[in-house]
Amino acid sequence: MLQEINFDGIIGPSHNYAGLSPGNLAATGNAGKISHPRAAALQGIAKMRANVELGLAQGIFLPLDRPDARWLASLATDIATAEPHLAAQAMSASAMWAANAATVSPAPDAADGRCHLTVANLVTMPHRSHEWPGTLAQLKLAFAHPAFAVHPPVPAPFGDEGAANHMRLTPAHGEPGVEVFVYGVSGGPFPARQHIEASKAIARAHVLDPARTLFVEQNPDAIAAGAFHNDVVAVANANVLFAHELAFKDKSAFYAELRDRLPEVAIVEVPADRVSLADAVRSYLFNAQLVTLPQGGMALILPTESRDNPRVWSWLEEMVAGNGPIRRLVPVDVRESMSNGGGPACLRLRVVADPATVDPRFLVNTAKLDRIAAVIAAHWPETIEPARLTDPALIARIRAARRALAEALDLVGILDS
Ligand code: SUG
Repeated sequence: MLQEINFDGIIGPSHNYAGLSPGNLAATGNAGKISHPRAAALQGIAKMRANVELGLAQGIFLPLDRPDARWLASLATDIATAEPHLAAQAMSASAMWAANAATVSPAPDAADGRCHLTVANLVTMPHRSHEWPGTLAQLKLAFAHPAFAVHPPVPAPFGDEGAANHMRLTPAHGEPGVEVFVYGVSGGPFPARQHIEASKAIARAHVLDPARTLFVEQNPDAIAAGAFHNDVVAVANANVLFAHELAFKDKSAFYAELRDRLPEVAIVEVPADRVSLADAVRSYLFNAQLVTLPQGGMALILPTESRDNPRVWSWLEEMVAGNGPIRRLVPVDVRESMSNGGGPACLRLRVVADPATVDPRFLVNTAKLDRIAAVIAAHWPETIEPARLTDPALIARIRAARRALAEALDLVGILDS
C-alpha cells in the first residue's frame, strides 16, 4: 500500500557553523560559533523517534563523506592545503537537510505509474553543489526497485534545490495530486536558488500531467526576508496548504488555479499582521512537518522556536482551537540544525511509496534508532570549533564515525560514494 515515508538525513559528524549560505539568516548569523555535532545528531534521532511513536513511517539517509576529497581534487587541492573557504565548503554536513536531496513525484501523478526522484543539483551554494553524487548513490540504492525511477540532476546553470520548493496537494496520498513547483526570480538582495527552467525539466522528466502541474513564483519579498526556500513560508500535506500570506508573488492566481484543480483544497493562511515575515523566518513555523496521523487529523511537527515566539504561538493555538484540519501542535528541539537554518521539514524528504519496495536498510523503527543513537553517542565529536575544522585528528574522527554508522547499518557499500 502507498504511504508517506519521511526520510531524514542523519546529522553528520562534521556539522559546523561556517556561515556558508547568504540569504539564510540563521546560518550567516551563527557563523563562527562552536557546533555540537553529537547533540545535533541526537536531536535529529529524537525527532525521528517521536514521529515513529506517532505511528509514521520513517527512513534515513546517511551523512556524506566529509571532507569531500574528490571535490577538492577536482579543484586541484586537498584538505591540508585548501584555502579556508574551500576547506569549509568541503567539510559541510549540509546533506542533513534531506528536503534538498531530491524532488519526488509519487507514482499516481506520473504517466508511467512509477515514483520519480530527481536528485537536486544545489548549484547555487558551492558547499552544497557537491552533495548530489553521494546523494544519488544512496537514492539509487534505497529506491532500486522498478517501482521507482531515479534521475540525474538537472544540468547547471539551472538551480534546483529539490523538495524544499515543491508541494503536492491531493485528496489522499495514494491518489493523483496537483504538483506545485515554486521558483524564485533573481534580482533581490539574496540568490533565488530555484530556477523555473529546472522545475519544468523535472516536471517533464517525471512525466507529470501538465493539467495538474503548477509553476508558482515565490514572493521576492519573502526571499529578501530570509525565506531562501519555499518551505520556510509554506508547507502542504494531502488537501491542506499551510502558508504565509506573503509566500507567493500572485497568491490569488495561484489559489484560484489550485481550487480549480482540487476543489477540496483547504488553505490555511497566516496573516502578515499576526505573524510578520521576519517572525516566520525566525520561528520557522512553516518549516514544520504537516502530517496525517494514523488515527486521523493532521499535526504540525514544528521547531520549539515557534513555541518560544509569543506572536507565532498564540496564532497557532487559536488555529488548532478552531475547526480547521490541523488539530495538533508537536514542538521538537532541533536547535543545532535550526542554527544553520534547517528546521524539522528541512531534515526530511517525503516519499509516497509502498515501504516493501524500499531497501529495508534505509527504513527505521525505534530499535534501529536506538542502535544509531548508540553509534552517534560513541563516535560523533562533541564540539567543533571553527579554528579546528581541518585538524587532521578531527577529520580522522569524522571519517571513522561515518564508517561506524555505515557498518552498523550494513551500508558499507556507500562509503566510497
Ligand atoms: O541550504 N544551511 C542550509 C539549510 C537548508 C534548509 N533546508 C530547507 N529549507 N529545506 C542551506 O542554506 C548552512 C551551512 C553553513 O553555513 O555552515 C546551510 O547550508
